[in-house]
Amino acid sequence: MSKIILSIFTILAVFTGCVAHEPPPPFGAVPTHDQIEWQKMEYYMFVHFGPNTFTDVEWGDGKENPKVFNPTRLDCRQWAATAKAAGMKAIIITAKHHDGFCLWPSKYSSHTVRESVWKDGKGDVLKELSDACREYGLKFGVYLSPWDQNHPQYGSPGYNQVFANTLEEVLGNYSTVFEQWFDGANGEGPDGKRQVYDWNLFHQTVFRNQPHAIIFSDVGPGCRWMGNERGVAGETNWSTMNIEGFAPGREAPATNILHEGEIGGKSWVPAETDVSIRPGWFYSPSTDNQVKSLDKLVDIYYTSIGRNSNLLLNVPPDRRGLIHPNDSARLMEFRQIIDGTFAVNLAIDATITADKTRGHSSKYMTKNLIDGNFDTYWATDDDILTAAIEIDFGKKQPFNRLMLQEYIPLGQRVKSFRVEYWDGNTWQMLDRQTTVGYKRILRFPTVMASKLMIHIETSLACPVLNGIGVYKAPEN
Ligand code: OTN
Repeated sequence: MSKIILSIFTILAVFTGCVAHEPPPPFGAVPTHDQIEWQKMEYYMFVHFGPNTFTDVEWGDGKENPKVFNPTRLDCRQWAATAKAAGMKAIIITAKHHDGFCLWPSKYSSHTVRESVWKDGKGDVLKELSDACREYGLKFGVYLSPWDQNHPQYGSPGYNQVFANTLEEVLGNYSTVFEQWFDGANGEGPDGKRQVYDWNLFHQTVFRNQPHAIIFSDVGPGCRWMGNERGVAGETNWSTMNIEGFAPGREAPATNILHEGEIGGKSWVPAETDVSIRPGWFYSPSTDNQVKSLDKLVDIYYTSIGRNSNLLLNVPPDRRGLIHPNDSARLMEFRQIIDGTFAVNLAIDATITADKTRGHSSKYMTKNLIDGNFDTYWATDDDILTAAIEIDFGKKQPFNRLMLQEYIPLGQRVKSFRVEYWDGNTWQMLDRQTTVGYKRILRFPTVMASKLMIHIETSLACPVLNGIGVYKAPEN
């Protein structure tokens, strides 16, 4: 009798699609929780500020008089208000650049704000900025250059502990730090001092003080430099990479590896695209009218956030200690055009179907692609590496943007895909691309069509997507 009952329940379960189908197992290297939350931030402000702001150079030499540092109206709340209004999620500041000047009264240096004339040497930029970020609901991050042209111990083994001590001060005394940024730039000349860095000590110091911080460097381990300062991440961009045996700077992997990541890489080290809104990283009065154009910033949006990378956009405060109105105005124009482009997801009201769905289970249906829930997704069965997803608008519809997202907690899988549109009689090729990752956005001339088809052509494991978006950006 019990066998009959069990058979009936099994038939009912399969019939109603209630068979619990196991989620896809994670594939390859996967992000930590902190790296997932970091990736969702997408867009935040870099602030290069220090003696170079007043001396009009990009790299100070550590011999500058600390008294040159004298912002007349420093207002970190204005920086934070600007970043917030621009749609940014955080601010990362150059707490100590290559000149060794510390924006806080460090006990381990005599080249600090304490030796400056700002606030009679009693000021602390990190205190003011961390407080402002807290007030405006922004995350706070710090850049410390290991290269230090001022400190007398630089170039000796003892310097590593000095640098670790400065990390301890910055990471232990102000606020939660979401990202610790290690610049790999190093201008040590053949006749100059050369420092052998103790990266294990530096990382231990970071994680002891800020266990959830994402460490940026050429080789992460939290996120990586993507190989240029032009704002252009790799069109192919794997968040996986092999970092064992490499170090930031001279010992970093080749630029093309930084740029595209490595398929099947053993570590999850996603790309961060750092670029300045001006020609230089620090403010210069000569560049007040050289703020990047709106079109250029929009291009950078698609070649960074649109290519599975975060965007760290540098906005250098001027000699007053304020963000210049030209920069602020451009940031607001930038936010307005991006918000306008992605305000309406045309896929929401469309009929979305896939030729394959994992276990035919409602847990993995295509409705998950437009439910706005990061943790629901469409997937195929484990042995299915290709699939086609059709978006049927029901009527001809103009569109010129397509956004795809992989559910990165289970790894990065899609290796190539193509997109077609229905011209009323046949399918026409629209685009063919490679990786997707956390987010891939395609930009193309406006198409008028009733249907769109995404063919996942090659995947390293069963594809798992958690987001799809179709948009019509205003013609510029
Ligand atoms: O002159 N540079 O040091 C330089 C020129 C062009 C592009 C980058 C650099 S330095 C480079 O900066 C990166 C962040 O933008 C990373 O920190 C790299 O480690 C560093 O080498």
